[in-house]
Amino acid sequence: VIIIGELINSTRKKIYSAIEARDMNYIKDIAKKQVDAGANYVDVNSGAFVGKEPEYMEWLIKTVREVTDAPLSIDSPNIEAIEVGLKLAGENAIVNSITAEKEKFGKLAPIVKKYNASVIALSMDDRGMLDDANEVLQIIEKMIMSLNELGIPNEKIFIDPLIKPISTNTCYGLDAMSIIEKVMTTYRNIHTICGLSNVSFGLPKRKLINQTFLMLLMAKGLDSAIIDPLDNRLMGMIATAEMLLGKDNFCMNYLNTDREGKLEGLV
Ligand code: THG
Repeated sequence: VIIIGELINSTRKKIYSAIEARDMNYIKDIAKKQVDAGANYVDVNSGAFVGKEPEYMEWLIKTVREVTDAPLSIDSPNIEAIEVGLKLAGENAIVNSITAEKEKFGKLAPIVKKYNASVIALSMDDRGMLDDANEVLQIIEKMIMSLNELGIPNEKIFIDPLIKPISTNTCYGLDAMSIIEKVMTTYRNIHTICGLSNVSFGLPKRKLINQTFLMLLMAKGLDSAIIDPLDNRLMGMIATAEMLLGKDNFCMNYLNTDREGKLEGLV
């Protein structure tokens, strides 16, 4: 699984305060810890600073770059902040995220192409988030075709079905599973990705729900996730599931993970 470390997000209180106080050490520490724990990308989000997003995005990326060259996930609803991020991030960045909203797609897709970046495509359009799984699949198809037309290949596209709270409709787990299965079996070389925390909104023992849900989605082919890589149990479960799904030759990664002591305390 391609892991995007989600912790440097300004909607989190501690990160918000650290950015406000220009506390470089706190941000650097979290960046390094996520990469050391196995994150393939470090997500950077300054979205809580409305009006100042591009400025804080620049500070965040320069700060993270003092400790790691890992690829970055430029997480912002603001196109200007994304472009500032892409200029600074260097190679292999991923834009988090584009949608099928007409104005946004028209402006942002060419920027993704210009910087040769990858992109997370959220399954929503000008109508907002959709409830019907078939309508979601239609939006996904439209976005993939439009991105391909601009010269962005499937290898650089990460489809995000936008996970909804299972507490509001008990169909939402199965819907996400079938959307992921359909996308992974229909489009060659495409990626699917999701954040987990929405699924457990409003329920107790949220981590248990998030962990279990990721396993179900992996069984349908999900190959990327926006998660907290410092969650040892979740990381151990991912390594175990990859092995059980036949993606770990000779169980080598599982055995190495155990040898490094990373599965201690999980059983
Ligand atoms: N898809 C895409 N991008 C995303 C999401 C997604 N970005 C944002 C989010 N979902 C994933 N990122 C986070 C980052 C931090 C937290 C949750 C999701 C987090 N939340 C605390 C909690 O749940 O307890 C509360 C906040 C706090 O710490 O103050 O840490 O789905 N493409």
